[in-house]
Amino acid sequence: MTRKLYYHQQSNFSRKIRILLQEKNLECELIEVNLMNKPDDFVQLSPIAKVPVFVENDSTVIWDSTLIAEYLDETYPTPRFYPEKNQEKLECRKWEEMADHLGDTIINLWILNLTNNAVSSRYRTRLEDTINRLLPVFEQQLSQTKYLLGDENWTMADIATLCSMGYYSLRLNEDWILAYPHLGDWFKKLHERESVNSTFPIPL
Ligand SMILES: N[C@@H](CCC(=O)N[C@@H](CS)C(=O)NCC(=O)O)C(=O)O
Repeated sequence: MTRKLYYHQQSNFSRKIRILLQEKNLECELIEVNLMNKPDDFVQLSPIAKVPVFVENDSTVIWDSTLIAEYLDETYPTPRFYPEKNQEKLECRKWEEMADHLGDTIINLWILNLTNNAVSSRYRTRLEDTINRLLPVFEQQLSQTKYLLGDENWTMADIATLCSMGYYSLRLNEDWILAYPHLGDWFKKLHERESVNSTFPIPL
Protein backbone atom coordinates (compact mmCIF):
# COMPACT_ATOMS: atom_id res chain seq x y z
CA MET A 1 0.00 0.00 0.00
CA THR A 2 1.31 3.47 -0.86
CA ARG A 3 1.48 6.23 1.72
CA LYS A 4 -1.37 8.74 1.55
CA LEU A 5 -1.71 12.32 2.69
CA TYR A 6 -5.18 13.81 2.91
CA TYR A 7 -4.63 17.54 2.56
CA HIS A 8 -5.95 20.84 1.31
CA GLN A 9 -3.90 23.03 -1.00
CA GLN A 10 -4.45 26.19 1.12
CA SER A 11 -4.05 24.52 4.52
CA ASN A 12 -1.00 25.70 6.46
CA PHE A 13 -1.08 22.53 8.61
CA SER A 14 -1.13 20.29 5.53
CA ARG A 15 1.73 22.31 4.03
CA LYS A 16 3.97 21.45 7.02
CA ILE A 17 3.73 17.78 6.02
CA ARG A 18 3.96 18.35 2.27
CA ILE A 19 7.27 20.18 2.82
CA LEU A 20 8.54 17.46 5.16
CA LEU A 21 7.66 14.65 2.73
CA GLN A 22 9.53 16.42 -0.09
CA GLU A 23 12.57 17.17 2.08
CA LYS A 24 12.73 13.54 3.21
CA ASN A 25 12.17 12.34 -0.34
CA LEU A 26 9.25 10.10 0.68
CA GLU A 27 6.81 8.97 -1.96
CA CYS A 28 3.24 9.70 -1.01
CA GLU A 29 -0.10 9.92 -2.78
CA LEU A 30 -1.67 13.34 -2.19
CA ILE A 31 -5.46 13.31 -1.83
CA GLU A 32 -7.08 16.74 -1.76
CA VAL A 33 -10.10 16.93 0.55
CA ASN A 34 -13.08 19.18 -0.10
CA LEU A 35 -13.41 20.71 3.38
CA MET A 36 -16.90 22.05 2.57
CA ASN A 37 -18.14 18.55 1.80
CA LYS A 38 -15.86 16.01 3.45
CA PRO A 39 -16.01 12.54 1.89
CA ASP A 40 -17.15 9.68 4.12
CA ASP A 41 -13.90 7.71 3.79
CA PHE A 42 -11.96 10.73 5.08
CA VAL A 43 -14.27 11.27 8.06
CA GLN A 44 -14.09 7.58 8.89
CA LEU A 45 -10.30 7.77 9.01
CA SER A 46 -10.21 10.64 11.48
CA PRO A 47 -13.01 11.54 13.91
CA ILE A 48 -11.51 15.06 14.10
CA ALA A 49 -12.03 15.35 10.33
CA LYS A 50 -9.38 18.01 9.80
CA VAL A 51 -6.48 17.95 7.36
CA PRO A 52 -3.76 16.78 7.34
CA VAL A 53 -4.32 13.06 7.87
CA PHE A 54 -1.47 10.71 6.98
CA VAL A 55 -1.78 6.99 6.23
CA GLU A 56 1.48 5.03 6.40
CA ASN A 57 2.10 2.12 4.01
CA ASP A 58 1.36 -0.34 6.85
CA SER A 59 -2.08 1.39 7.20
CA THR A 60 -1.21 3.29 10.38
CA VAL A 61 -3.39 6.43 10.47
CA ILE A 62 -2.02 9.64 12.01
CA TRP A 63 -3.73 12.99 12.31
CA ASP A 64 -2.58 16.34 13.59
CA SER A 65 0.34 17.88 11.72
CA THR A 66 2.70 17.83 14.70
CA LEU A 67 2.08 14.15 15.46
CA ILE A 68 2.63 13.33 11.78
CA ALA A 69 5.82 15.44 11.68
CA GLU A 70 7.24 13.77 14.79
CA TYR A 71 6.38 10.32 13.45
CA LEU A 72 8.02 11.02 10.07
CA ASP A 73 11.11 12.49 11.69
CA GLU A 74 11.56 9.53 14.05
CA THR A 75 10.82 6.92 11.38
CA TYR A 76 12.76 8.56 8.53
CA PRO A 77 15.43 10.61 10.31
CA THR A 78 17.42 11.77 7.26
CA PRO A 79 17.45 14.73 7.21
CA ARG A 80 16.28 15.57 10.72
CA PHE A 81 13.83 18.38 11.44
CA TYR A 82 13.65 18.01 15.23
CA PRO A 83 16.84 18.22 17.33
CA GLU A 84 17.87 14.99 19.04
CA LYS A 85 18.71 16.46 22.45
CA ASN A 86 15.67 16.70 24.75
CA GLN A 87 16.06 20.33 25.74
CA GLU A 88 16.58 21.48 22.14
CA LYS A 89 13.66 19.41 20.94
CA LEU A 90 11.48 21.02 23.59
CA GLU A 91 12.52 24.48 22.31
CA CYS A 92 11.70 23.40 18.77
CA ARG A 93 8.27 22.11 19.80
CA LYS A 94 7.57 25.35 21.67
CA TRP A 95 8.26 27.42 18.53
CA GLU A 96 6.18 24.99 16.48
CA GLU A 97 3.30 25.27 18.94
CA MET A 98 3.53 29.07 18.80
CA ALA A 99 3.52 28.98 14.98
CA ASP A 100 0.52 26.63 14.96
CA HIS A 101 -1.31 28.85 17.44
CA LEU A 102 -0.64 31.75 15.09
CA GLY A 103 -2.07 29.63 12.25
CA ASP A 104 -5.22 28.80 14.24
CA THR A 105 -5.67 32.48 15.12
CA ILE A 106 -5.35 33.55 11.47
CA ILE A 107 -7.95 30.93 10.43
CA ASN A 108 -10.37 32.10 13.14
CA LEU A 109 -9.93 35.78 12.25
CA TRP A 110 -10.44 35.07 8.55
CA ILE A 111 -13.66 33.14 9.28
CA LEU A 112 -14.84 35.91 11.58
CA ASN A 113 -14.21 38.53 8.88
CA LEU A 114 -16.31 36.48 6.46
CA THR A 115 -19.26 36.44 8.85
CA ASN A 116 -18.93 40.19 9.56
CA ASN A 117 -20.76 39.81 12.86
CA ALA A 118 -20.77 43.01 14.94
CA VAL A 119 -21.30 41.02 18.17
CA SER A 120 -17.89 39.50 17.56
CA SER A 121 -15.89 42.70 17.70
CA ARG A 122 -14.35 41.85 21.08
CA TYR A 123 -13.38 38.42 19.82
CA ARG A 124 -11.88 40.02 16.68
CA THR A 125 -9.78 42.35 18.84
CA ARG A 126 -8.57 39.38 20.86
CA LEU A 127 -7.50 37.53 17.72
CA GLU A 128 -5.79 40.63 16.30
CA ASP A 129 -4.00 41.18 19.61
CA THR A 130 -2.72 37.60 19.53
CA ILE A 131 -1.28 38.04 16.03
CA ASN A 132 0.28 41.38 16.95
CA ARG A 133 1.80 39.84 20.09
CA LEU A 134 3.25 36.77 18.33
CA LEU A 135 4.79 38.34 15.21
CA PRO A 136 7.33 40.48 17.14
CA VAL A 137 8.47 37.36 19.02
CA PHE A 138 9.45 35.68 15.73
CA GLU A 139 10.92 38.95 14.42
CA GLN A 140 13.06 39.39 17.55
CA GLN A 141 14.46 35.86 17.32
CA LEU A 142 15.23 36.17 13.60
CA SER A 143 17.03 39.48 14.16
CA GLN A 144 19.56 37.40 16.14
CA THR A 145 19.76 34.05 14.35
CA LYS A 146 19.44 32.79 10.78
CA TYR A 147 16.79 30.21 11.73
CA LEU A 148 14.50 30.06 14.75
CA LEU A 149 16.75 27.59 16.57
CA GLY A 150 20.13 29.04 15.64
CA ASP A 151 22.35 29.55 12.62
CA GLU A 152 22.98 25.92 11.65
CA ASN A 153 19.78 24.15 10.58
CA TRP A 154 16.22 24.94 9.71
CA THR A 155 13.84 22.80 11.77
CA MET A 156 10.13 22.05 12.15
CA ALA A 157 9.92 25.39 13.98
CA ASP A 158 10.83 27.20 10.75
CA ILE A 159 8.55 25.02 8.62
CA ALA A 160 5.51 25.56 10.87
CA THR A 161 6.17 29.31 11.04
CA LEU A 162 6.64 29.81 7.30
CA CYS A 163 3.38 27.88 6.73
CA SER A 164 1.47 30.17 9.09
CA MET A 165 3.04 33.29 7.56
CA GLY A 166 2.18 32.05 4.05
CA TYR A 167 -1.38 31.57 5.23
CA TYR A 168 -1.37 35.08 6.72
CA SER A 169 -0.35 36.46 3.30
CA LEU A 170 -3.09 34.44 1.61
CA ARG A 171 -5.95 35.33 3.94
CA LEU A 172 -5.34 38.60 5.72
CA ASN A 173 -2.27 40.68 5.02
CA GLU A 174 0.47 40.54 2.42
CA ASP A 175 2.20 43.64 3.77
CA TRP A 176 3.52 42.08 6.99
CA ILE A 177 6.90 41.71 5.21
CA LEU A 178 7.35 45.51 5.43
CA ALA A 179 6.63 45.64 9.15
CA TYR A 180 8.79 42.63 10.08
CA PRO A 181 11.96 42.81 7.93
CA HIS A 182 13.92 39.95 9.53
CA LEU A 183 10.92 37.64 9.36
CA GLY A 184 10.40 38.80 5.75
CA ASP A 185 14.02 38.09 4.70
CA TRP A 186 13.95 34.66 6.37
CA PHE A 187 10.60 33.92 4.64
CA LYS A 188 11.92 34.90 1.18
CA LYS A 189 15.14 32.94 1.64
CA LEU A 190 13.30 29.74 2.62
CA HIS A 191 11.17 30.05 -0.52
CA GLU A 192 14.28 29.38 -2.59
CA ARG A 193 13.78 25.74 -1.62
CA GLU A 194 11.65 23.72 -4.05
CA SER A 195 9.67 22.07 -1.24
CA VAL A 196 8.65 25.46 0.13
CA ASN A 197 8.12 27.28 -3.16
CA SER A 198 6.07 24.50 -4.77
CA THR A 199 3.64 24.33 -1.84
CA PHE A 200 2.78 28.04 -1.63
CA PRO A 201 -1.01 28.39 -1.07
CA ILE A 202 -2.86 29.63 -4.16
CA PRO A 203 -6.17 31.58 -3.99
CA LEU A 204 -9.06 29.48 -5.35
N1 LIG B 1 -4.08 20.88 15.07
C1 LIG B 1 -4.41 20.43 13.74
C2 LIG B 1 -5.19 21.54 13.02
C3 LIG B 1 -5.69 21.12 11.64
C4 LIG B 1 -6.65 22.14 11.03
O1 LIG B 1 -7.14 23.07 11.69
N2 LIG B 1 -6.95 21.92 9.74
C5 LIG B 1 -7.91 22.78 9.06
C6 LIG B 1 -7.35 23.26 7.71
S1 LIG B 1 -5.92 24.27 7.92
C7 LIG B 1 -9.17 21.97 8.71
O2 LIG B 1 -9.09 20.82 8.32
N3 LIG B 1 -10.34 22.58 8.83
C8 LIG B 1 -11.58 21.97 8.45
C9 LIG B 1 -12.58 21.94 9.56
O3 LIG B 1 -12.28 22.43 10.67
O4 LIG B 1 -13.68 21.45 9.32
C10 LIG B 1 -3.13 20.07 12.99
O5 LIG B 1 -2.04 20.56 13.36
O6 LIG B 1 -3.18 19.25 12.07
